Amino acid sequence: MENCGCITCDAATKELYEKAKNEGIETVWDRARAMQPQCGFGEMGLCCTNCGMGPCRIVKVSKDGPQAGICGATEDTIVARNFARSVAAGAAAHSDHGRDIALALYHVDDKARIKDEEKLFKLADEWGITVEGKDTVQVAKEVAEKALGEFGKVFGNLLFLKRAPEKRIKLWEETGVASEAIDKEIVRVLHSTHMGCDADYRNIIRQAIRAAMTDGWGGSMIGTELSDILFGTPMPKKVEANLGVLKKEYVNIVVHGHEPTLSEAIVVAARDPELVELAKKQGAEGINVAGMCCTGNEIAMRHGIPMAGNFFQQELAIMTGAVEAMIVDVQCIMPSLATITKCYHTKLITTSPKAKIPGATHIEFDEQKSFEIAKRIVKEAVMNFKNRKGEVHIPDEKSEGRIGYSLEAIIKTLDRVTNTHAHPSGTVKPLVDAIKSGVLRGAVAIVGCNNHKQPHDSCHVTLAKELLKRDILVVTTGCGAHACVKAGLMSDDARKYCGKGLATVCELLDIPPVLHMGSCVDISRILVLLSEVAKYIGGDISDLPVAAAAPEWMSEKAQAIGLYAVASGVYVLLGVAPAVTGSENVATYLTKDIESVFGGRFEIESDPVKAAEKIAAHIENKRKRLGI
Ligand code: CUV
Ligand code: SF4
Repeated sequence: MENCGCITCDAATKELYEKAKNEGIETVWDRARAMQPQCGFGEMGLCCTNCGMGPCRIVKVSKDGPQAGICGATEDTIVARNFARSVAAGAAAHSDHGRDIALALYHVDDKARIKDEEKLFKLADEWGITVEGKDTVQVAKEVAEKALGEFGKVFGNLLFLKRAPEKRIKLWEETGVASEAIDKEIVRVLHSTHMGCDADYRNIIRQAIRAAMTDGWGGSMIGTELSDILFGTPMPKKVEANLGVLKKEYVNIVVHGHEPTLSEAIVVAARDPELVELAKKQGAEGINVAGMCCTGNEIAMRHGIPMAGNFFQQELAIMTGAVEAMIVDVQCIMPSLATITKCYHTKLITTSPKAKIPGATHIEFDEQKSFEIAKRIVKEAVMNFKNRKGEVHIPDEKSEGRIGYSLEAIIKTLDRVTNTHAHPSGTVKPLVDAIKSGVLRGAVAIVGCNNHKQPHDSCHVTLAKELLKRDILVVTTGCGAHACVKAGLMSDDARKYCGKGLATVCELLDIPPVLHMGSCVDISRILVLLSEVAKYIGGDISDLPVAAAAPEWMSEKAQAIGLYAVASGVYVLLGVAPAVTGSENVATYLTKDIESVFGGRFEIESDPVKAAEKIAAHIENKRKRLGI
């Protein structure tokens, strides 16, 4: 797959996009085209609607137009405020997801429902919860309560900040970004960006960072850790990916969205013998569950459930005519699905009180009755099988890969080498050794969404390949992970894209060169990995020869992620410019000056080949400074 200049580099996507065109069905690409030209004020972040005197916009092209809002807010203030609000919304989404997982853990009343007891007790220990004389369910309740406290506690900083290297913690305290309770920091962004409040762009960004930190080192980390405790910590396993995982003769259920609570229950319900029997009575051979977007990542990582596709494939999945039900919870669900399902038999089922869509069937999910509700939803899908209309069109395209690289899985994998050299196991030593010796030059996280401003998947894949050939290990999450597995980059065969050093490491450790670390909230796994490596070398995250890239990002969550990564000391390359270009001060601060404060910064580069060059230069620079 090359960067061909067309809408996508994914063959299945191309095929169904053509089908959509022939059938006159509107997709994200058509709506993007109809939207051109997009509003220049919005694009630059120069439109303010924060009060009833507005909307106000700053005119950059001529000095004759307004140079300040009606209240006198400058371009710096307006741009910074808009950016901060986006970050807060992103952090809110991830954190509220984390809260729901914590609530699910809180309500567990049966030990059998806790899949990683070891991790539960480890976290209890980390948080100073005494476990002696308590049973597992009791400990789970107390851990969940502590986690829920992180959202609204009256005093004190986020507990997980302590997982960072000491130097980093000190830096956060000195620069005033060591976050307190999650909800508090997000509310503070909304307050301080209210009309007539904070006008100092640097201070607005400082508060935005505090909110972003409650995502990566707060809600997301809670989401990841507690999901592992509840549903199991991912371990390497094989998976199939792309729309070709749908099966013509089966009842196809696509779960789409983010929270694993619902999808886990659906996976279990779909295996219920009664429902499988019912499916057979309807003329199907069985029930096939596949995942999309981050929900897809969650259940693929834990159960090897096939990955149907990423953000830009959600509409196309329905156009196969083979999907009996698309079940969604929260985030990244296009409202257009309701329109498209009208042309097919597919039932769109919403399940969260936070995300209803006109035209969809709403069956509210309730964690306490999860199995019952999941069975009801699966039954809806089964009974819909006979309603298929017209021809079923499933692209042949699917690929295979190995996924499931949680931090625990990575350490276990590294132990294979440690043990043979009689070194202490359970550390990142082999990884550090490989980087120090130069066999590996460094590591890069490729994360984030799809965006019509970039060819679909093409930037993820091209960037990954460009890095692999430079002996840079790639880890990935979110829709970037879908792109990479579809392109075959998580198979052993992908070693052919690697430089000699990386290929050797992959062979020795028996790993693919691109490691799937999970969903977007699982970027918290990467933060912990970076912290472990930094602590091991006695330094800080900003010392490491690493970087992050979101070549096709679109969501507010991605902006929050980018900002907490920068504040954690990481160089973050964005393939799409955020709406900050209207203020030279804000743009310069985020792409240059911020580095002298946090050791990380943003870089904007839409071309994935040039992006790889810039990242590689950054990595070599860090190596030089480390003297390796
Ligand atoms: Ni949370 S946030 S499009 S599904 S990665 Fe995918 Fe991932 Fe972006 Fe959404
Ligand atoms: Fe205009 Fe100021 Fe109100 Fe924004 S806050 S809409 S710039 S008057």
